[in-house]
Amino acid sequence: MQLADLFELSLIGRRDDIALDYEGADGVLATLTFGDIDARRNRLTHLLAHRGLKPGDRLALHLANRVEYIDLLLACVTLGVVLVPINVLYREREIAHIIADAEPIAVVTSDSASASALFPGDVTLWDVDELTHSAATQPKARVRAALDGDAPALIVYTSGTTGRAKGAVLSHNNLLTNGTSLVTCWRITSDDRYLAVLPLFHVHGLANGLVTWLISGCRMRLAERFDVTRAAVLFEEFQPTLFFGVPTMYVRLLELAPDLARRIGARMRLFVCGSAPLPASTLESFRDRFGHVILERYGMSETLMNLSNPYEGERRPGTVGFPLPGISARIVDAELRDVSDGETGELLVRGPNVFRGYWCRPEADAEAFTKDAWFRTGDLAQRAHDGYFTLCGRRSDLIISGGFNIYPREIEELLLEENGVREAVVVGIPDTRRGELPIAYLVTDDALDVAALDASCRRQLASFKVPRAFIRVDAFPRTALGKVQKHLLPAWTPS
Ligand code: MLC
Repeated sequence: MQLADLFELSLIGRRDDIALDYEGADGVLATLTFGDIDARRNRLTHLLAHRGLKPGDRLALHLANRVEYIDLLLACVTLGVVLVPINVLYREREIAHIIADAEPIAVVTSDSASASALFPGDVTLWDVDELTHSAATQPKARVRAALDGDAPALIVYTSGTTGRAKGAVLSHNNLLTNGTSLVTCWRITSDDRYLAVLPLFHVHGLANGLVTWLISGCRMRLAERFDVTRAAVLFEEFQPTLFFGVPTMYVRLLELAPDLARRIGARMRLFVCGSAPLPASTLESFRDRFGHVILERYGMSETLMNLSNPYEGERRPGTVGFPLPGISARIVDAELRDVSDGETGELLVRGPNVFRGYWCRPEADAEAFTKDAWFRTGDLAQRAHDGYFTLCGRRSDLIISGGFNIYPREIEELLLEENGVREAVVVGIPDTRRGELPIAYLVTDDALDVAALDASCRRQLASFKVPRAFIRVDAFPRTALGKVQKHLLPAWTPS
């Protein structure tokens, strides 16, 4: 089966039902039925085929949340074209790498982005409005490419431990498995109303949000992004029953007045959280305010969702529940031997949700998978005697800020290009709102020019990766083997 088949199944009997509420370019609220979505998808599919796109070709998207994201996802999966979402917060350097690596036929973008010279000169840019305009005159008859479920559907770039982002290749089967599992396990039905505030350029918003919406046939309100004041209005106006968010969003929602929180909670069916650890204290405050126990789950770009707290039964604070259907999870020691319940080790997963490998990176694949094809998540975990999994940290030094992943190595390599910087180490410090924030320690020849370092990082990195502080030290504390002991660096607290 392919993703388009599942969408078409969900169209049966509900072509005239409202599928989507969104703000158009003019800021006016608009709606589309499932039949409209199908017609828009078909027209765009004809246009992309007419422009020569074939199965296996890549098409990159550099777009904020807007209705055309949905059209493009559906047209690409229908044609077998591989969608490459790009984080709109990325700067030239990050974008140039993705484009050089994925070699897309074109990048679909909006006027403002193409005007800002974010893209390398030799890349073909397609303006999203022009594309929509041209698609409108295409036939609305359905097209179907013969695709195997193993065909790639998405290449999602995740920052790499090597400093350069790697493209995780996700197949139709990965997306189908993930979507059908979540619909079943979280009891999502066509009666739900899903408030979509997550960015569509990451798997949380795309593979969990969009795909479960399409499969379940529920109604979705698409917001451009999350902002707590705006979210409060959307909760009141749209009256959703379903919400997916990162911990930062739940921390922000706790700022809402208690009576508003209670009103929102009374209409909601399910709040789900993921992409970063949800502090137990946030879960508890949220339960008191909104009257809901947030359902925490665990996934990755490479595997989509692996583990989830139960819909029915105890949603245990601080844990990520059990493996989802068809997924096996093990915890192993450094020699890849299983550890006993209650002991900490690396979490390995296997199942139809797990990607087939990184785009053109056999050496990264060799590190990511064991010889018997278990995916090494790099996360440390424990399994309790009753089967609940708890994450206890990371094998790698990944920082997660506001649900966005940051690999220190990428920032360190950039800082080392600065004049007079001899050594650089980036670490995460706790932050109540964003979970963690990156800060940089530097060994330099001269006094630090913090403003220049900050400006250089802002020019070259997405804003969430820019260190919040640059701290000069004479030397790094190191082990006998020369490894930097990050925990021994002088403490820094925001002033
Ligand atoms: C933030 N910004 C955005 C944006 N989110 N711009 C465009 N689209 C978005 N969706 C920009 C802001 O304009 C600002 O830019 C800067 O980022 C910081 O924004 P902020 O509002 O001050 O930040 P904050 O209040 O902390 O809220 C950020 C947030 C955002 C929670 C809304 O972090 C967010 O949407 N996070 C979701 C990340 C996510 O989807 N992760 C899933 C990865 S998949 P400037 O220029 O003014 O600084 C994965 C697998 C799994 O991990 O298991 O899910």
